[in-house]
Amino acid sequence: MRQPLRSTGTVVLSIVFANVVPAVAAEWNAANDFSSTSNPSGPWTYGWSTNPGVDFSPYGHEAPYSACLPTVIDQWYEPLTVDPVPHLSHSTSPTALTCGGFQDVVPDELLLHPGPTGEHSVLRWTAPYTGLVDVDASFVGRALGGTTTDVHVFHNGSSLFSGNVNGTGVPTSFQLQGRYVRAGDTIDFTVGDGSNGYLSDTTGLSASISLVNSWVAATEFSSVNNPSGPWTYGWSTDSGVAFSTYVNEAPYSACLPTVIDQWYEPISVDPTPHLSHSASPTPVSCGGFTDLTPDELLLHPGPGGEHSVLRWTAPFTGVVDIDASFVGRAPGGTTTDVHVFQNGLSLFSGNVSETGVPTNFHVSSHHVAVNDTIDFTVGYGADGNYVSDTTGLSVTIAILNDIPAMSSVGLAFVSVGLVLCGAWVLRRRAQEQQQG
Ligand SMILES: [Ca+2]
Ligand SMILES: [Ca+2]
Repeated sequence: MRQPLRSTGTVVLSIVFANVVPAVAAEWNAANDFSSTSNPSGPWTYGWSTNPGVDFSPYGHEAPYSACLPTVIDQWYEPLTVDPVPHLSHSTSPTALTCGGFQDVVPDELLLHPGPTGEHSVLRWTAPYTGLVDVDASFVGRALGGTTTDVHVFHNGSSLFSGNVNGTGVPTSFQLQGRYVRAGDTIDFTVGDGSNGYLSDTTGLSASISLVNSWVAATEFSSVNNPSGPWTYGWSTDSGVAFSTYVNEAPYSACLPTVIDQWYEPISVDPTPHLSHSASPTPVSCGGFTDLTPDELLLHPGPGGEHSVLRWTAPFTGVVDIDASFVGRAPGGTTTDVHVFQNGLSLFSGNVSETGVPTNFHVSSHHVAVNDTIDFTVGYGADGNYVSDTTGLSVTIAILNDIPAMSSVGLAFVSVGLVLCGAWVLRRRAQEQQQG
């Protein structure tokens, strides 16, 4: 499982001001981060579009929604009608709320409403970092009359998701893991009128985006897909240069009913070489394996010296920490040679010569370019014999952020935010003078 670290847009912006390099990632929640005074607010911009994914205009007007007062529903809007719509609103009510055509709005909820002639209301997130993100969104009808809207998610104008919201209270959800974004990329959450008119089209939206900060090979193991995300399971005749992807997969018969999923090349009948994964929730010994920990990866060389290989392909250019641990898991005493390569060049060589004793590799602040390969390999060792050579492997690759790309965009957020903030203050002063 990839692990998001948590911070807020506010923390990110203060880091930009301090101009230091943080080893943190972030999670943003649109409702928690909502601002009634700044647009954009951190990475979020509130706006509308006549052609979602193509054009985008930030809302320039903000006021509490008059029909719900004294309860404050803050509303960014474009006054194309007197309602006014399109809008993007936020409930400050601490309790569920029905008012002004809205039904069962939950506390701290965002609401989007399309415009009178096909305009979409848009919540935009602009990536402050380069990296991988997980995206979570849920749209739900919140109109008394029964919402009828079309809802979408775009990345730089390319559709990630399209759906419809029909009725009130029924959510339409979208989840995406491990999407690669560059600093400055946009992810848009949009609400249109459903092609049947814009009345009673209030749509709740919860949206959160978290920057992924690490990959863990064992917990991301797939018995179905190869490659699976950045991971490829394969084997090599020369440890580090040649590489073939395993195409055969089956549970290891000698361990059934315990499932040890196995990618393999049937060079021997065992079959080996293989890369396997224990699905057992408890430690297990079976079929020539001993003391496997839950969720453990196992690599076994082939009869002719073929290396079993776990490959990670960098999905971005950046800086990473890499941790790997190889450990003997054969009852007869594993005797293997283990290596780490980057693009075929050795980063590490070692041996596993006993069962249960780990051989560890660690590198900090290591540079990788997009599509670089990091290979973790297991050969049959100096004894030239592949029998009883099962070797456990754990690998974690953590991202250190791509800060140079972040700074310019982050500063742009701050600059625009300050300009809009200043404009708002001036406008308020002018209003006060008029009223005074
Ligand atoms: Ca509609
Ligand atoms: Ca051996």
